[in-house]
Amino acid sequence: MTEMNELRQAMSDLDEDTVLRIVHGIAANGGGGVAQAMEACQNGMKDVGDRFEAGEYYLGDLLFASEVMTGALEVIKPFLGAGLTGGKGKLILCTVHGDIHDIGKNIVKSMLEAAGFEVVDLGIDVAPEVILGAAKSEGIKIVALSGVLTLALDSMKAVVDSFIGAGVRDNVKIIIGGNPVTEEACKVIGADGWAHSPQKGVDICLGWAATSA
Ligand code: B12
Repeated sequence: MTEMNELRQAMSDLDEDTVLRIVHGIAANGGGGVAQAMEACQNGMKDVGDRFEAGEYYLGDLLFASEVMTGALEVIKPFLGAGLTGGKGKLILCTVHGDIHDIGKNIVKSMLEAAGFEVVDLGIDVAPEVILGAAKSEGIKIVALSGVLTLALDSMKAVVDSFIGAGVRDNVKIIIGGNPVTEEACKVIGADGWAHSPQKGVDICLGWAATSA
């Protein structure tokens, strides 16, 4: 088995010791292969989700999986998006109303910060009016929304609608991300961009920051 397959399997099996041993090894070697390690961990989390759906894992297992993933992330975080410079401006990031999943959001946050953005992290289960209020008071030009549950798509639409309702839709670019997001969903929601991969999301935001500078 390759090391990345072993990492995916260990995440899937909730074998914390093996997960940490492998990611610490990557960090000790200067962070080479960190993107592959992230992907392996994420695939392992998908396996955890499948095993939860199949009735093999319970809610407590999902919680433990999130602890293992967060622990792995802490170790590899310094190597994500290394080498980029700051000064790209402020943006809002949060998990939308009704959704409390934040592991993906936190990965995106690390990568946005590494790319030079100042991230105003509003947390999880955030109501549209809170996002709108923060965008107005902080003079925000980019809003990044995360959601993992299917119902998050409705909440994302509610955010876009609240900006339209307040007459300030043109003041911001809105990007949506997370598993249920698709090109089609992006159109229906009325967002300006979407991505599954955090790196693609960062690239989109960098493009927006460059044109609004
Ligand atoms: C860990 C986990 C939990 C933990 C979350 C802990 C935490 N602090 O986040 C806990 C135990 C709390 C939990 C609870 C629930 N969960 Co849950 N959970 C998971 C699990 C196993 C992993 C999610 C995860 O962290 N993945 C790893 C991260 C790194 O990936 P990610 O979130 O997709 O993020 C990546 C990308 O999507 C992207 N991304 C994310 N956001 C953004 C934003 C932008 C702007 C961009 C560009 C990119 C981007 O970048 C990230 C990094 O690559 C998934 C299984 C799965 N297949 O995802 C189920 C899953 C998401 N959960 C599910 C369910 C049903 C629930 C519960 C309803 C269970 C229950 N019966 O109570 C509750 C919901 C609570 C709520 N209201 O939100 C379902 C969702 C089904 C659906 N389609 O709606 C899943 C898919 C499991 C399943 N197969 O049934 N869960």
